[in-house]
Amino acid sequence: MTATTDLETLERDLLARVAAANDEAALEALRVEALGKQGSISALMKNLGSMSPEERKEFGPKLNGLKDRVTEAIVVKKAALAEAALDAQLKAEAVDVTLPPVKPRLGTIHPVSQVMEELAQIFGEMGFSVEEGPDIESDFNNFTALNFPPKHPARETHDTFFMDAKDERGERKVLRTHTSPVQVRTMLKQKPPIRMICMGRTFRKDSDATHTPMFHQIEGLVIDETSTMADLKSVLIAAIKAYFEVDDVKLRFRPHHFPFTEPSAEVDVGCDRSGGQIKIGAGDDWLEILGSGMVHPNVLANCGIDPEKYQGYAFGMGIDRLAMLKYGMNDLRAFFDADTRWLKHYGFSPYLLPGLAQGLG
Ligand code: 2NL
Repeated sequence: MTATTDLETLERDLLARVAAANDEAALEALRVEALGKQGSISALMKNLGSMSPEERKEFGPKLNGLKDRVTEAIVVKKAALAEAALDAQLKAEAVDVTLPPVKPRLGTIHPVSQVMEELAQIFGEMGFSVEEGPDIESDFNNFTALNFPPKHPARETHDTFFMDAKDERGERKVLRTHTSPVQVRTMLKQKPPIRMICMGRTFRKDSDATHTPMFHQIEGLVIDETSTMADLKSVLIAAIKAYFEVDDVKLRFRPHHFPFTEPSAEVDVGCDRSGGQIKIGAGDDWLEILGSGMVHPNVLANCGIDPEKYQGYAFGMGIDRLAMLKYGMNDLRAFFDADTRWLKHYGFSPYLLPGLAQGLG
């Protein structure tokens, strides 16, 4: 075997291994093995020095040719491997812009919140302010100021949740049984004229298909020198027409008793029950929807307002029932079940929330 055939064998072997190298690390190891300081081609280069001039003249160019071809093959293969690696990376990281977008999951407005927004807007346009107060109240604000005598059985009819904690008078605190304490707070801090509504959670030990221990009320209070039950009636008619979006509505005032109003009246609204669903503002039937009356002089006096100078009216109604009537929902308990399927069905888009700029429509 000649030195030349050895060279040919070496070249074939190296080129075959370059072709077979399947990553950049393997190719680099091969480059060091052939062309590095201790490499096989470098060793042959060093041997040239010990050859005769004739041998060197024949062998030198062949060895240089081999070195150039192997170097070139490595460079070309290295570029090919780098490109293949980039291709693979691009493929792996590709974003498929033709896929459908992920739908954002929008929340919905709870029907009770929706109705409260509607009522705030309706009464707001009639000049009522919206007041708020705490769920946990003093016995005075919830009962005494409202003309419930101590130990009076009316306190029992509210099925009150009493707390262990005492208020500053040493009396048991209560979960408010109506929103009236907010009116008491307003009268105590603000002189007439007063024209306000309050809406919020109220609590009574009551639980069946039409009663939940937590429910929502709206109450209104107007105190000035001249307001009468006629004003009460016109405000209620305007509010009910706006809320149920009807052109006309009949109201029927029936004498009643509340400790905090005198005279007191329960109010029925004209409705039609013939179609299975109750329709407000049509037909010859009646549906009781609220309580009302002229504020009792004792309540005014208890709240620091002179009953000889001022008078006014008040009314109260259940918000949950208002929501059920307007939006055709029939089980009160579902309101507070936190069942998202029910909420999806009856909930309201946040984009449809009435704003004060939109008008009553
Ligand atoms: C009902 C009855 C009513 C009031 C609430 C009230 C508040 C004050 C003074 C006088 Cl501070 N009255 N509120 C008056 C009459 C009836 O609600 O059946 N609500 C669901």
